[in-house]
Amino acid sequence: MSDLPPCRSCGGEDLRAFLSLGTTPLADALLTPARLASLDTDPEPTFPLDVAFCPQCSLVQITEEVPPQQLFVDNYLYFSSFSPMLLAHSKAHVDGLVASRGLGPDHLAVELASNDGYLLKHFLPHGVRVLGVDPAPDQAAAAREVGVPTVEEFFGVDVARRLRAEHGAADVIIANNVMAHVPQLNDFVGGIAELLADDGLATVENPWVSDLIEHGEFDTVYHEHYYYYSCTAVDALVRRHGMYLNDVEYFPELHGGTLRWHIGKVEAVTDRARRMLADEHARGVDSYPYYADFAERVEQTRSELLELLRGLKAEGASIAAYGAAAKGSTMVNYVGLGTDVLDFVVDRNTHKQGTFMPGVHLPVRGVEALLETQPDYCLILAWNFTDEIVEQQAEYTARGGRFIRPVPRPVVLA
Ligand code: DWN
Ligand code: ZN
Repeated sequence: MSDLPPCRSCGGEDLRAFLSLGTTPLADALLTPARLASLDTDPEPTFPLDVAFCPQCSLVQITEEVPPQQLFVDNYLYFSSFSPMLLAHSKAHVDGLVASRGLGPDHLAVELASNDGYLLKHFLPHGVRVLGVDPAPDQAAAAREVGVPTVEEFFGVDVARRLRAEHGAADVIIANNVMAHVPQLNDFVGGIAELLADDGLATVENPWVSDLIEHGEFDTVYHEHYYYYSCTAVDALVRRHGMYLNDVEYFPELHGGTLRWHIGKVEAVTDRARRMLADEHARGVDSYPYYADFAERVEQTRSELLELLRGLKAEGASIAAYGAAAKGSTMVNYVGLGTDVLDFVVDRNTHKQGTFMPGVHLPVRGVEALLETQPDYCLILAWNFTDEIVEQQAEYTARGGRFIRPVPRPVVLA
């Protein structure tokens, strides 16, 4: 039995830690100027950021629990609608569901962590009834603005029961990048089972732990992400609640590699799902040795990136960064990239401009600052959008600016 907490999925008591990123601030807790000025008397909260593997059910998870209210409600600035690629991905998903399941006015689609209505709004032209569930008030207000009714709740069994009583069973439940964010995982999945119609479909999207481990994507670890999923772990999790992992889709370009799991109350496991489960077993995703050398590889990336950036600075180069992303916060805090190395960070999300990155307090500016100051290099913290960003900033590179991508290994892009 380890001295770590029990597994949040199966309750197993022999979690095995394999990565420690130190004690870090909350990745999404960007600081306003007023908050920055208050740090002497009210320092930023920091928490241990350690990752462990459960040998019982294969779930990879962090070992610290930060109160969700502190993570997702107080000044949560993530708005989904700042990424064209993500928006296109979401619309394609809705169109696919409407077509494949013949959704219309008699059907109810629910999204958990519906943010600003970026996805559910695409059901509206088809007459499908929609309901968003998201605790963040600003995002919920933005959703209502586009015609998506939204309840400001943290989802679980009790909320599911109330929603089913008020709206009926859900024909479709969509949960994109939220099942990694819930401390009471069994209550969350139990809520899906409670709300989902007997012939309904729940689709859950999250980054794939194999891409994290095999592509060195350590910066996708932050307190907002309690879990890092494999098909193996999801299969065990949903079966515990009388549901089945029936199908799996893979999107290698999304968030560094994302899986979409198709979950239902009727067992109908596709060959594709069986192949994914077999592939994970062949990789060793369901055993500790697969994770054992990850920390060493992360440390190597850290030292290579520091050496690269410090070398450029020593040559008199100026360096900025792109993307005040949560992963960016883990990157700059774990590697130690403060204003001695990076001049500022740019971001298209207007809610983030004028704030400061957690921990290192890098100023966040509008994207136009890249051309205004033309730094010699720009470190892409939101590397999951590298192609989109490089294409968007063609003028910056045409003027001689060069992008640096930090993972899987630090590289100066041509
Ligand atoms: O689970 C989550 C992952 C999947 O997405 C959420 N917890 C939050 C989010 O994580 P993140 O903050 O690392 O997200 P992004 O979406 O990778 O962050 C991208 C950042 O870059 C955003 O702040 C928006 C910005 N951006 C930009 O400035 N210009 C994004 C694009 C595409 C751009 O062109
Ligand atoms: Zn477990």
